Amino acid sequence: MSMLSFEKKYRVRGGTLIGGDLFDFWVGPFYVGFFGVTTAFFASLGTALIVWGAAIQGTANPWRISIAPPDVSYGLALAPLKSGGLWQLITICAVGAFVSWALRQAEIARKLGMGLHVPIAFSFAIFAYVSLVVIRPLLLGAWGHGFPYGIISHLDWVSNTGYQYLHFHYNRAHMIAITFFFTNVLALALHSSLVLSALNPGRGETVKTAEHENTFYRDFIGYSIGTLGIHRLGMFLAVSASFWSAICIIISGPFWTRGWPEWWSWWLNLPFWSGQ
Ligand code: 07D
Ligand code: 07D
Ligand code: U10
Repeated sequence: MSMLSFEKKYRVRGGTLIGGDLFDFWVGPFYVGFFGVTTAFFASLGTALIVWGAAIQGTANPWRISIAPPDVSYGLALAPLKSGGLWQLITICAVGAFVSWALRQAEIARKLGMGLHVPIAFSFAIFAYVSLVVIRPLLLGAWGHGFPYGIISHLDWVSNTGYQYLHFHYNRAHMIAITFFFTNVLALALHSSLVLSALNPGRGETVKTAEHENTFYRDFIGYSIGTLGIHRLGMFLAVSASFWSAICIIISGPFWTRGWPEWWSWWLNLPFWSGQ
């Protein structure tokens, strides 16, 4: 079925989570819906506030724009606009836009009668962001622990925060997250190259089937996870990477205040080798 006739069949009312028929229409290729309007609202307001912050800062250079959170002395209070209040408003807009985006994915999936896997996957990215700018600052008692909104300045924050714990690589949850990120890349490389090898043959050769794909891995490593299974694995690896990232930063400060290498002293004190 061509794309256009498919769209005609599925561009019908219903499946919305809120607002009934109110915003149940398309603008060009985009589905609008209630959450499309809230996304547009939060995203344009948040962007306008960043532009305003840049104007106050006096720079138009995208690499130098930086909207900093309030000083930690403000604690969890609202700060004046020019001393971190803007960051607080932008954070509200960002959370509003990201959550609206996930709910819009859910509405579109419901309209199409599909599963909610896409919004569920995206919600793990939102969780990682919220852990950095809401959960951890709340646990530490000050919005000042959030990261600044700037291309270079947020890198400074990551580096400074990392060195506050002496050697962030010794954070066990960081190790798990990194392992999931690396495994995710390996899985995508194995999957994408396998699919291309079967479905994108040289000129004059025939396209191969899923049986060929299964047989390749059975011949190679004795087991094939299957065409559906590799996507289940991919989703698991991807959401786990975000999940353990969120955990690794939430525990840094609220639950462990010393250097991460010190956390491993229990390992050195194990009875097997502690006396040696
Ligand atoms: C390819 C999908 C497209 C998205 C893109 C990003 C903006 C920002 C804002 C001018 C994979 C669009 C960018 C809207 C413009 C202003 C004020 C996604 C793809 C192309 N980071 N980070 C980047 C964000 C954090 C870290 C690049 C966002 C944490 C490191 C881009 C967030 C930590 C490095 C960017 C966020 C952290 C980067 C490329 C939010 C831990 C790099 C991103 C909302 C996660 C790399 C100069 C990319 C770089 C980089 C955006 C959060 C660490 C500017 C939106 C605080 C170490 N980050 N980041 O491709 O080159 O993502 O930085 O949480 O080395 Mg970051
Ligand atoms: C937070 C992004 C969410 C994005 C959303 C959407 C828009 C719209 C519009 C394009 C989570 C945004 C959308 C804005 C755009 C259009 C149209 C993703 C988020 C919702 N580290 N480290 C991590 C590695 C070191 C440190 C995570 C590696 C050093 C700190 C990951 C190395 C020190 C923090 C990771 C390494 C250090 C991290 C990041 C290597 C510094 C965090 C991924 C090889 C000296 C952060 C939750 C992530 C974290 C984090 C990897 C080194 C410090 C596991 C591979 C030793 C302080 N590091 N790191 O979280 O966990 O993505 O954040 O050396 O805070 Mg690390
Ligand atoms: C996958 C796959 C698969 C496929 C695929 C894909 C995964 C099985 C079948 C998909 C993968 C790709 C295409 C590959 C490339 C993708 C990436 C590398 C990922 C990264 C992506 C990007 C960098 C692109 C990002 C682009 C985006 C997000 C689009 C930006 C969109 C907009 C600006 C519009 C958003 C729409 C909204 C908000 C809702 C509708 C709103 C409108 C149309 C605007 C009008 C607004 C209203 C009517 C509301 C009123 C407005 C208000 C209240 C405010 C207005 C104020 C103002 C100031 C303007 O597995 O195989 O193949 O393809």
